[in-house]
Amino acid sequence: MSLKLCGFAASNYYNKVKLQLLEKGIPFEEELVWVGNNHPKLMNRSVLGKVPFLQTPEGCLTESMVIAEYLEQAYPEHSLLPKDPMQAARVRELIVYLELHIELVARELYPQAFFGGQVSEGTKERVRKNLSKGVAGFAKLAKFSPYVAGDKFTLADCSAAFHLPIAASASKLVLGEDLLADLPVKAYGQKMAESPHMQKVLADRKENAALMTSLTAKKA
Ligand SMILES: N[C@@H](CCC(=O)N[C@@H](CS)C(=O)NCC(=O)O)C(=O)O
Repeated sequence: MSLKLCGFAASNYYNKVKLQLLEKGIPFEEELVWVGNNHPKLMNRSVLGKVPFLQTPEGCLTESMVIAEYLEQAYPEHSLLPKDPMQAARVRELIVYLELHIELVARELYPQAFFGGQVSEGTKERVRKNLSKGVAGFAKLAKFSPYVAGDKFTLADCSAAFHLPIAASASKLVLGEDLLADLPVKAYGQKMAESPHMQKVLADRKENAALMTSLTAKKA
């Protein structure tokens, strides 16, 4: 079965799926698809114009969590979810906290943190309040021993490896304070970077971010 991961390698959500594919040893190709345009290459395959999407012989799938679950079911070998239903639910719980209560909250800061924009004082206050709450909740659930759900690498690590560092730096850059400081984000990042798959994802991310910067400079 041939799979194509579509999107761009600077995206967190793209990278969580890419790390999962690499960790599971599933063969796949990549197709560079940018967002923020109405190109049929994007809009005909992702109804909201978001990436990543996964092209499969049976059609395109959107939403990283949906893609992740599909890959776990369709490719059960080298599972990244525990067999025990409760333990698997614990892994999914961590992913939902990371995405809803950390990434989506911190994301409001990204225009100022990474794209030269400005966010209002009201937004900063709202993010400060909600991110502190989300991080405190996540801290009670996460194990970091050394992986986020315990002693084994799971699907939750595919999310945490990308969502935690970016939320921490956005918070530092815009709020002047790292609201994730109580989590071992740096040590965890170092542990994750020991994996050759993670190294590949990070190298591709760097290359794609440089490409984005050069394209933006050309447009200006
Ligand atoms: N909930 C989506 C979020 C994906 C997402 O927001 N991707 C960003 C790139 S990092 C995007 O496509 N942004 C363009 C847009 O929202 O129009 C998922 O988990 O796949």
